[in-house]
Amino acid sequence: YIPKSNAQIYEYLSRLLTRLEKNKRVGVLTVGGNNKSRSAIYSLLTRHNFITYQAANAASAQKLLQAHPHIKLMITDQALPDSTGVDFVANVRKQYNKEQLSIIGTSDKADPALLANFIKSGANDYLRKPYCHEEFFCRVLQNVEYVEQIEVIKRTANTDYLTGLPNRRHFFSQVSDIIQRKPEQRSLALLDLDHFKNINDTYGHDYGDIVLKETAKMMKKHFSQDCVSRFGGEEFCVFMHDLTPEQAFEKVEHFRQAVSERVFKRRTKRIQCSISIGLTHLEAHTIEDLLCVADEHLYKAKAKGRNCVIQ
Ligand code: GH3
Ligand code: MG
Ligand code: MG
Ligand code: MG
Repeated sequence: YIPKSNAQIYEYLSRLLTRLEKNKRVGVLTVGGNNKSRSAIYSLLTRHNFITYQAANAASAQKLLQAHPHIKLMITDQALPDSTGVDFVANVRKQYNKEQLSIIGTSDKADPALLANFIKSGANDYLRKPYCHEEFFCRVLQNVEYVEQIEVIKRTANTDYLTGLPNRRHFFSQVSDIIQRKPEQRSLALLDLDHFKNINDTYGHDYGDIVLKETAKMMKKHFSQDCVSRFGGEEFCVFMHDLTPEQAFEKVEHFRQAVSERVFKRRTKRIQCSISIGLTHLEAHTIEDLLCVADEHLYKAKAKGRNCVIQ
């Protein structure tokens, strides 16, 4: 690709600069038994700002992968002192899938089966030596961007668009993991804004959105040690796994108070709002069981007149 007009050159350069800036956060590991060809790759990568690592064999490469989770791409030669590149890739793939790590196999062998073997063992791509620099950077970038795009898709799929909080799906998977690992102490609170429909009806939907966003911001801060989520509509959920029931109650009670004292401002409007909270500390086995009880308690909090915590 050769940019022709000034506008094209400008666009090309600005894309390149953005990429070079991004590369400062991307780890790339190059693995190979041949010091000279490994160093050549290493210096090309450094030239493009990548956080660059190198390993002379499969064993030390494994250690680097473990120690540096920001490594998004590994380039491995077929010739390694303690393994073949193909076997090494197959091993790495047992621990790191394509969503976490891109892999490019390299070799100077003219064996046509080698490319296929690399791909079959889990490599994303193959680079035959000698290569021209342009091809090298094209393949490196394409494979780094592949992992980055999956990260963006995952983040989007896990995040509530309006508030930026983890959504229900993400919350379920996060909390289920914690419950399995640490089955002891757990409290779950369901929070529901009171008479929220009135806020929408009186001030408009966009104002309602602001109250939701501000409440979410307060939650992130107040429950920074816990798992929070926008569950849907004007409902939020918090899972606390390191607190006694008394501490958990204190914490949600403080939050209830903070929301009821908060004045949400926009233009000339000043609005106050409250939340009702259903809390449970059940020794339940699943998140569904916890939710079921918290929901009953929330219902009671509403019936009791709202702006209160029931446990
Ligand atoms: P209660 O105290 O019993 O919870 O009353 P409520 O009015 O809060 O409950 P209800 O379930 O009747 O109404 C919830 C309202 O939340 C209705 C819906 O329009 C509003 N809502 C849900 N999602 C959003 C949103 O993303 N933005 C805005 N502005 N409103 C939303
Ligand atoms: Mg509701
Ligand atoms: Mg409701
Ligand atoms: Mg409500």
